[in-house]
Amino acid sequence: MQNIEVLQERIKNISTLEELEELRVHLLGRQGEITILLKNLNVLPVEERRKRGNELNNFKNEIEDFLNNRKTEIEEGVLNSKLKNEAIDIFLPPFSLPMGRLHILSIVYKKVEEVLGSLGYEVVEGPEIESDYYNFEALNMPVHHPARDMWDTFYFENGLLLRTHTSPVQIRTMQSRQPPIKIIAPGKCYRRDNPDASHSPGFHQLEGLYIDEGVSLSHLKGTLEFFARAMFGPYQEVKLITSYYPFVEPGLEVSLKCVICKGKGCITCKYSGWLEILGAGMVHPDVLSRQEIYPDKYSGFAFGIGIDRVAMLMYGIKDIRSFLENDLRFLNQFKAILEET
Ligand code: FA5
Repeated sequence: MQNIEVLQERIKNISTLEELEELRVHLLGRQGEITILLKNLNVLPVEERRKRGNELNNFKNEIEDFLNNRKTEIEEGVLNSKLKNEAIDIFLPPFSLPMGRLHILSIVYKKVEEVLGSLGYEVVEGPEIESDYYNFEALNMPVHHPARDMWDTFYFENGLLLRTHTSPVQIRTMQSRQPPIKIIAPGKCYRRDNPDASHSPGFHQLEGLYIDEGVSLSHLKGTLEFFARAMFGPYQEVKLITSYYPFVEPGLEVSLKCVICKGKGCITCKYSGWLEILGAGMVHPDVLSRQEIYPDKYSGFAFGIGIDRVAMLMYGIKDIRSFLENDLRFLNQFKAILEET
């Protein structure tokens, strides 16, 4: 049996819990050296047995304490090195995971909805696949009405169609609500238009409708001017001219000075210096009375904003087709704007 100092030195030099356990079993296990020495005490005479027994028990206790202390040291060492190696630096920048974000047109929609929402307009929606009744007939365009040519339409075989504008939502709202009505309706529209810098066969509109007692053209003008200033700032030049839509009387067209060429004329504005962003007007009395809203009592205005055109003017985008090409180099340009919002 080694003496206590040698054993203590041996225990100190052990660096793993497995080795330590091995030594414990070797000394203190059922067949361990110290256990056997203790078992053999009974062959000694009583006096010597007591003396030797005390010595051996002290020896055993000391070794046990030593083994336990070393065990604690090793466990702490293992824990500390684990903590060190697995430490989390909370100041490290996070991995940049590829994240989806809103499309620039969605951001523009959001802004327009905020601006008009501040005037009390409520957002409603309507279907993209429409019937002839909602897209044309209820809007004062019976079959064979020449004004239907203003909207070159995609038809399904069953007679349904892809809505050419968001104006059908006007009719759906008149059918489901009573005046006062104050709604906006965002949504996709489709036309068989030849694609060019400012036309796309699939584009985005936002319809507005306000019906109440005493609504007048000056309310419409005020609303459109408020909208243009809120979106483009007080210095943006706005042009309102009369126009024809069968479902309004009078009808208006609103154009903004082209921001791409500053009004000099370019391919985006078709060399006119202006880009038309919306159509509007006072709701035609026949449209109201067909939906049992009596024009003697109520009047209203409506507008249909081209959201793609608004986005083009806000961010100087020369070609409307960029919105639908899904080119990340184009879309990522708006990252900063998206983070702002
Ligand atoms: C209409 O669609 C009417 N429904 C607007 C309206 C509503 C008038 C309520 C009166 C009352 P228009 O066809 O002009 O009108 O289209 C409205 C706006 O949609 C245009 O000013 C333009 O900004 C946008 N727009 C029209 N066609 C396209 C297209 N092919 N590509 C991109 N934007 C388009």
